[in-house]
Order: sequence, then structure tokens, then C-alpha cells
Amino acid sequence: MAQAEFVVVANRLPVDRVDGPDGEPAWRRSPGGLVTALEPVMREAHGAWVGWPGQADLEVEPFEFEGTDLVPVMLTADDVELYYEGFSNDTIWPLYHDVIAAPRYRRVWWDAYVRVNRRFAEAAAAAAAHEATVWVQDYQLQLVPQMLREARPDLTIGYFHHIPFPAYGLYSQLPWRRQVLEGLLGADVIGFQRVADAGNFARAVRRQLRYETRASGIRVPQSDGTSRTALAKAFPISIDAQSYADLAARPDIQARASEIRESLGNPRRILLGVDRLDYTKGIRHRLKAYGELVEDGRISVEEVTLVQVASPSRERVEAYVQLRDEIELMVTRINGDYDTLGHSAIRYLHQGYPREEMVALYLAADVMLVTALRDGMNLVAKEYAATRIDNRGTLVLSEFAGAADELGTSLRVNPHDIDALKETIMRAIEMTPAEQGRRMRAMRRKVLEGDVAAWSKSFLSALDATRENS
Ligand code: GDG
Repeated sequence: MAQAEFVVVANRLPVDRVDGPDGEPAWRRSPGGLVTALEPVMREAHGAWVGWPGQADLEVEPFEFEGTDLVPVMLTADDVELYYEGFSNDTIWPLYHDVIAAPRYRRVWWDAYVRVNRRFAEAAAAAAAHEATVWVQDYQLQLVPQMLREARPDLTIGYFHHIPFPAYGLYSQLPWRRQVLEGLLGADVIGFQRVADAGNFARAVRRQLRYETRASGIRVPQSDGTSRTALAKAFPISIDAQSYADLAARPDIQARASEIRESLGNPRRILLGVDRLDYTKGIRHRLKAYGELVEDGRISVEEVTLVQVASPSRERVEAYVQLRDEIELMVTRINGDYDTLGHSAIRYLHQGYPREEMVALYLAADVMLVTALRDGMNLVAKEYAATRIDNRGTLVLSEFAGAADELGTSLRVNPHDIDALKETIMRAIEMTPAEQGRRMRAMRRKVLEGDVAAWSKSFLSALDATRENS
């Protein structure tokens, strides 16, 4: 396979292994946002994508898929447990989401993280042509930029961080805080979701490494006594907004939305939550507020239904097992106390759905509840806005989601304040169509203009600019 001018490195390859029609394993494009975002760039550049195929101990040779060279990185069952479920999802994930759950600091996990990051860096170095551009994605691979720069100083290296970067007081808990900062600073451009994340990162660099920062630039000393400038800046990610609007315009999907309303007993208002089942998403806070509104008699289950889609996630990590139990206990209690024979207070779905069904749900919902306690961006908020081509519906949006910086006409709320959350839900339920329209139009404009193509373009032009300056 020839070396590529443009290489993406991510924990996962953009494909899933499935059983083909003849029973032979086949590959199918994964539905993720990143895949859609990068697809046009990859096709144009005939790029390569380095990542894990998603199954432990699976050794696969590089292969071409829809115009992209895929370079599989093998993870053993041990790697998956220590590097992925351990350090990535039980150390970094909770620490970077403001310690909503307690991070666990285990040295064997860190050792595996270093080892696996090196494997990704080596695969990327082998896949990249001379002076190529490499774009590393997310918190599982924070050491790759530096490892790659050491092996291949000719490359231009970008890194995008999809989750929050915490305030220094929390970040400084990490026993390997210096190594992680140095790892990230191997990149020429380090992209974050929010201005505040980039600020937290720059502060950690000043405090830990004593490097100078000016505006978005960080002066990184080199071993030969010179220095280079790395850029740490916000590039808020987005969605392929037009594709959501197109789905929303399809008659069969609109019919499905009516059918969903019908099947819920045509309530006056449908509230909707859509999240991976994750403790960062504030699902318990949402259920608490809703349950109290029913208990207070301000909402009747005959008139208002909450649909909560909680798609299965990280089911082998203990904190997620516990969270699922807590949520399911809450749902059962609220439903047990308040359901009538004909109507359910909460329709809870621990399942994943095709995108068409998600869009039908967005169209059926009068109020979308995004109550994350901490979230890098939250694409669900943007998907809801992109879908509402009828300019109806209300978005209740946590201040702690990155999307709150951009969607200024949503009803923003602090989800920790249960009384405020209750009032905001009531306000959303009662909002007039005219006000819904004013707010939704502004949000849709924002999401259509700042779509995912604009995101990757602005990141990659910032990266190109550093090449020209060096
Ligand atoms: C991370 C950061 C940041 C969910 N259930 C189903 C389904 N989904 C889709 C949603 C949305 C995506 O998954 C979830 O994206 P989010 O942004 O809401 O959250 P994370 O998964 O935590 O993503 C986040 C993001 O990276 C990008 O940078 O915004 O802050 O945490 O697209 O629609 N999709 C389908 N069926 C489901 O059941 N088809």
C-alpha cells in the first residue's frame, strides 16, 4: 500500500466488522459523525485511516475501503482492558469530565496506554508519506503527537480533543500530567471544543511545564535549544446538518414521527432524551426533575410523556454497570408510582436505533432535553436543531455542554439545580409556537452554517498555515 499524504489516526477505524450475506465477515461504514465529517477530505486526498478494528486479538492486513486505505492496529484482550476500558475510559474520561465519577489511577493502565499509543504512532509513521499531514483524534491517543514527531519530524501533525479539558485544579490530580501535556504538545495544532478548554490546557502547560503562552500560541522548546510554536485553539465540532434536514423532509420519516406520537397515545407534549448511557449526560438529574413535576401534579402522565433513549455503552466498565442499575431503578419507581393503564410516565429504551428512527423521534418530540453535567460538545443538541425544518420544538440545553456556547437561543440551564431544571422544562412545555419558531430558526441557521465540513476545513487550514510558517 502506498504512503498517504493525509492520515487520520483514531482509536477506531471508520468501519465495523459484520457478517456478510454469504456468512463471510465483511466491513460496513460506521455511522459516527467523525466518519461523515472526514469522508470528503479522505476521498479527495486519497488518505489513510489508522485505527483499531473493534475486536480484540483480530489481526487484519491493511485494505482499501470506499477510496480510503484502512490500516488496522491490533489490540489484544489485555490492551482493550487496560488501555481502552481502563486508562481511557476509567481514568481520563471521568477526570476530564470534572470527576463526576471517581477516576482510578492505576500504573498498569498507564503502562498499557503508553505501549498502545506507541503502536498507533508507529503505524501512522509507516503510513504517512514524506511531509504528509497527520490528524490524531481524541483522548485515547494523547501521546501519539509527540511520539510521531520524534519518529517523523517532517510531518505536520494535528490533534483534536473531542471531550472537555478540565480546570488545572482537577487536571493536576493525574500522576502522569507532565507526560500527557508533552504528548499533546507534539502537535502543531491542538484543537478543543470550547475556548475554555483551550484556556485550561494553556494554563496546565504554564503551571506544569513553565512554557510561555501568548494568545493561542505555546512556545515549545526543542532539544537543539530552539523553539517552535504550537497552536491551542477552539474548533467547535458539528454535524452534517443538511443530511439531517434531508431526512426530516422525507415523507416516510414524517409519517413515522406521527406514528410514534400515536403509539404513545397522542400526548399533548412529548419530551425526549437521547444519550449514550453515560454518567456525564445527566440522565438521573433529568429523571429526578421530571419525576418531581409529576409528583407535584404540574405534569399529568396522560398529557406529557418522557421518551428516554439510552444507548448501551461501555458495558464492561463498573461505573457504567452501576449507573444503568440506578437509572433503571428510578424509571421503574416513577413508572410504578404514576403510570396509568393507558399511559406511561417514561418510555425507557436501552437500545440503539438507525439514524432514520432517531430523526423521526426528533421530529415527534416537542421538547428535547440535553442535561449533560459535562460534555465536550453534544451533537444530539445540534441534530435536534438541524432536524426541525418546521421551526418547532424547544431545546433545553445544559450550560455544561460545549453546544451551549453556540446555541444561544436554546433554554440554557444548570442541571445541578433541580428546581431551575423543573422550571425550564415547564417553560419549554408551555412555549408558544411563535417563540419556538424564533428560537429554532436562529439555532438552525447556526448549525447549517457551522456544519461539520466547515469544522474540518477550519482545522485543516489552521494546520496548513503552521506548515507555511515553519
Ligand atoms: C463525544 C463527546 C462530542 C446516540 N444513540 C444513538 C445514536 N446516537 C448518536 C447521536 C450522536 C452521537 O451518537 C452521540 O454524540 P454526542 O456528541 O451526543 O456524545 P458522545 O458520544 O459522548 O461524543 C461529545 C462528540 O464526541 C463529538 O466530538 O460532541 O461531547 O463526548 O450523533 O445521534 N445514533 C443512532 N442510534 C442511537 O441509538 N443512530
